[in-house]
Amino acid sequence: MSPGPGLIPGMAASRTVASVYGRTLKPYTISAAPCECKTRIERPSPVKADIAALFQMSVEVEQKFLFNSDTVKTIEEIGVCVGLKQFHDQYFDTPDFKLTLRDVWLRRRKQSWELKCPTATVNGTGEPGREQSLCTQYKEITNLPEIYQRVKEFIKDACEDGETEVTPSDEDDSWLGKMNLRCFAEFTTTRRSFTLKGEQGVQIDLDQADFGYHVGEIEVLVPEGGDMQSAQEKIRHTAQKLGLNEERRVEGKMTVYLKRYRPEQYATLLSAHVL
Ligand code: V4E
Repeated sequence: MSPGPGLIPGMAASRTVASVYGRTLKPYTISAAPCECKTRIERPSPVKADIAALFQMSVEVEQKFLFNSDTVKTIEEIGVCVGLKQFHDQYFDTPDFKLTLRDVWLRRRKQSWELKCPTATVNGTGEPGREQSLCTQYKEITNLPEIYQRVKEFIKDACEDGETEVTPSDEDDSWLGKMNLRCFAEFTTTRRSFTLKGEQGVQIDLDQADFGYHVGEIEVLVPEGGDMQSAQEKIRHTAQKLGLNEERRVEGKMTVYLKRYRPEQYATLLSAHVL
């Protein structure tokens, strides 16, 4: 089926979030050339690429938000569009959810592996503050041998009998089967990314998933052990500029995906307070 005029192939013509937390949102569509970016940019945005290159393991602090055409207008006014790209994600876990029950997310994006693991509390007090409940904070690991070692620790008893050591490889997926890892979710996202004039190190992403959900995120990458408070502050400041007044965490793409397509896993993760 061909997409509507001006849309990226694979995207539906428009997405409407009819009502989320009791609010009605206007439809919003991410079109192929909505900002000054002339064509789709395949490489990561400058902010993320530069910072990720500097720190092998970074912590991603982010706040998701729901957006409509007014929010986008504000972002276009106070920000600079730095990328429009499309990527396909595949997420993997054991059949009994050994990774996701620990809030650990193994994914392949554009043939590269990434592992997201939760970190300690944001404010260090153990008491969730308002920002903490709105924000998430995950370690991002992109080195495949390290991902493999961590995953092995998490799922020890799920590995095939007699399988002591496997060598993970980008080209050969057999390590997944040997560790009993199966793909439980896959979808394509179209993302517009912005940086903010006058606010260093903050990226705003507007994501539209091909299963009919769109969500924004304000994101700051911090080197491990870096200043989380400052990242929180930047996110809070940016949220203010966008006029956001979220009072609770907004659902990410995965939460919505699991609810719709993997209800058993969704219910299990919900009961375990992972989602
Ligand atoms: C950490 C996590 C998941 C992995 C995907 O993370 P997310 O940031 O939602 O995806 P995406 O595509 O924006 O990744 P990016 O390009 O920024 O690296 S799936 C579920 N979680 C946990 C989680 C949670 N419990 N609550 C919220 C609001 N988000 C994520």
